[in-house]
Amino acid sequence: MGYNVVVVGATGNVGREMLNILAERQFPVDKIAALASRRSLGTEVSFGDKTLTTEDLDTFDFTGWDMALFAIGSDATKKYAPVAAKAGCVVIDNSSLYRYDPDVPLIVPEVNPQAVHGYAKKNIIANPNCSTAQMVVALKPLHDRATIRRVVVSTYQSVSGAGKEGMDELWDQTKAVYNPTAEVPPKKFQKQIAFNVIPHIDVFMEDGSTKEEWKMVAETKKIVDPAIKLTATCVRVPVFVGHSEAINIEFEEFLDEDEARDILRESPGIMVIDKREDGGYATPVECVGDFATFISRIRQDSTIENGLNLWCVSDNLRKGAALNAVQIAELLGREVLKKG
Ligand code: 11C
Repeated sequence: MGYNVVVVGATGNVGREMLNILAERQFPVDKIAALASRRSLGTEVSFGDKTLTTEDLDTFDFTGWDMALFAIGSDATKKYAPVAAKAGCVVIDNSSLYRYDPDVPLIVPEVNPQAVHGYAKKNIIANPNCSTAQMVVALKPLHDRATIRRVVVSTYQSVSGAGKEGMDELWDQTKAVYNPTAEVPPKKFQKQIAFNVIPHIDVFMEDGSTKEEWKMVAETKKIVDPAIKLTATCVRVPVFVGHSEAINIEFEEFLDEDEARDILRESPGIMVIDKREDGGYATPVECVGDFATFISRIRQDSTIENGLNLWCVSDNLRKGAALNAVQIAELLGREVLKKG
């Protein structure tokens, strides 16, 4: 016996990946529905070797469905998630709408699986921001061993984080560089993204940081430990898929780089690629389509007492979004609904 599963926003980058990953991981599905807005109604999407025709989110009856994986913007989520939750369907939401709500668990299954039991207050579970998800997978086992005091992280985020329009803008601008008559002005991004980097993701906050940077702070505190201090600089780079992060960590206790490497090798969801030689590290192009968070360049930071540096890369559409949502669905099934 399996689950009745709905994917909401099934025609977007993340919704399509959710369907792919549910099929790849052979999630026990009895019935599956792919929902879209009126604009994309009738579009066909793949689910393993099957083709699903999208149904109308506006009129869908969530009664009798076990879980709904939401991959639509916050405004639409605000309208439809309570409808699904009220009908008894557990919402696993990829937007930022509920992440900071104390009555909604924010879960990365490798890090805080126990939080799943808090789902029942609203019948909603939140999925974190992509840049947070991969980072906390790396931080948690190190925090358990040596207690993290402070993190300084710089991100190198791919354009797929900004959706299909972001990917199209990079593609069109890249082509236009070789065809100056076809100039493509910035639209999704604030400046030219092709052959450039932009230190700005999401809106500016009052203190001069951006909301993407703020999310990394707030979400790390909620998922791992509120005592961790974190400062982030989030940067958009001309990469299609795969977010990278340079992470500097200060611990309460000394943690040797070799021990850190061993701990990370043994930790769930992590693949360590750390040879100190040419090419002996992970880059985004090798991580696309993979489930793991890749960790490389693990080394002592000798400028502080208990410091470590590392490089972290993951597929932002997978661990950063769709995979984490499916892992939450698996956790919910295993620990709570127990039907599969
Ligand atoms: C980006 N991290 O790369 C963003 C996308 O809060 O879920 C995901 C935004 C979010 O642009």
